[in-house]
Amino acid sequence: MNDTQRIIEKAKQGLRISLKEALQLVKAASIHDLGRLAYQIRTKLYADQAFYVYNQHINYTNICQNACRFCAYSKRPGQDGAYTYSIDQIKEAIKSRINEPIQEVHIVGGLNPDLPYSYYLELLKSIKEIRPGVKIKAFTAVEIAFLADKYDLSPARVLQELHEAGLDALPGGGAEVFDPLLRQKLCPEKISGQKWLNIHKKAHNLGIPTNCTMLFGHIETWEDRINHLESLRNLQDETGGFLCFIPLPYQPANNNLKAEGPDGLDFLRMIAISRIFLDNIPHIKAYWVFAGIKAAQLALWYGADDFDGTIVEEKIGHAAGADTPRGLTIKNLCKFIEKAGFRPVQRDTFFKVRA
Ligand code: V47
Ligand code: SF4
Repeated sequence: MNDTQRIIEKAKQGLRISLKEALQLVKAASIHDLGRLAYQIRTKLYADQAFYVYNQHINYTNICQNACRFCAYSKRPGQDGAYTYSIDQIKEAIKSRINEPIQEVHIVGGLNPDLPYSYYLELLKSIKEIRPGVKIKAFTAVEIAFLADKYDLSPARVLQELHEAGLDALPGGGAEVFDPLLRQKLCPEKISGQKWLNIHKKAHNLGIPTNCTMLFGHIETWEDRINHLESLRNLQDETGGFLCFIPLPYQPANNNLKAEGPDGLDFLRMIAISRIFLDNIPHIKAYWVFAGIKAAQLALWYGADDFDGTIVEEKIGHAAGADTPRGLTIKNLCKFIEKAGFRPVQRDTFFKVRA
């Protein structure tokens, strides 16, 4: 038995593999061996189920004081195409879909220096007034840190106040790649990886579960990727607060980073190693909006168990060239999962299955 086969056997037995072993595995194993192992792990956990959520995305502003090089979405105040939704516009967007059984509202936006703190609280409260049963997954750790800095509050206090106003969970955005040198090149103004992790830790300690992500397929190496996964796995050992990991394939259009984005095999390898290495994070999401529907269907065979949701209407990936639909009907979403050979199971933000 060679080294790679020994690592495969170890993971198959449910034993944790090290950073070094993960690197060896992802570089040396064939896509078939890697995929088979990841598939066995996801199937042991969830059989033929593939989860999805009936959700609505709201990107409340694209005005941002940062200028991450990979971002095609953000605008400077006053720049052509800059927008901010008023609370009334957001209420209208929620009301316009009141007849649909939406379970989750996903809210993220830029770091807009002109929005008062009360805007964020009001936004959450108004959505809960209109749809009391909905779960709100809102504001990345980057937005939480921005509010804490701007209003001279601790991140824990911001999280607590937003929680009281209706925040149920944090999305996983803003993690990018944690390596400090890489971050200098990708998003020099963004909070450090350590700060991102600290804010998620605080959220977990307050009983707010969160997701986590990694932006991949640009200028990072496999070493950077596995280091990033290890930081997530370490925090999860401490808190258990992560629900889901989402590897975000870089979308290359309309931004300042000169990189291509991952190809199909790189995407599948990334999904598979995530499932194998992150033995303590329950779910791995194949985010169809960035991956493409066909690659997301395949990812279900390579370790992913979640397909995200109906979305309507995503702006961040589409600004960077994603050529997927802006949303899917439940019927089509379920059709894609079934055609891939899996059983669609509707869940809420906390991955509680709908009866
Ligand atoms: O933080 C920005 C990324 C993220 C590009 O938690 C890009 O369930 C690819 O985090 N190419 C926002 N990615 C999206 C996000 C997310 C999406 C869906 C579900 C969840 C969840 C979270 O998008 C940003 C950034 O990392 N991003 N530009 C780009 N050109
Ligand atoms: Fe701003 Fe987020 Fe875009 Fe960075 S990725 S420029 S923080 S909106």
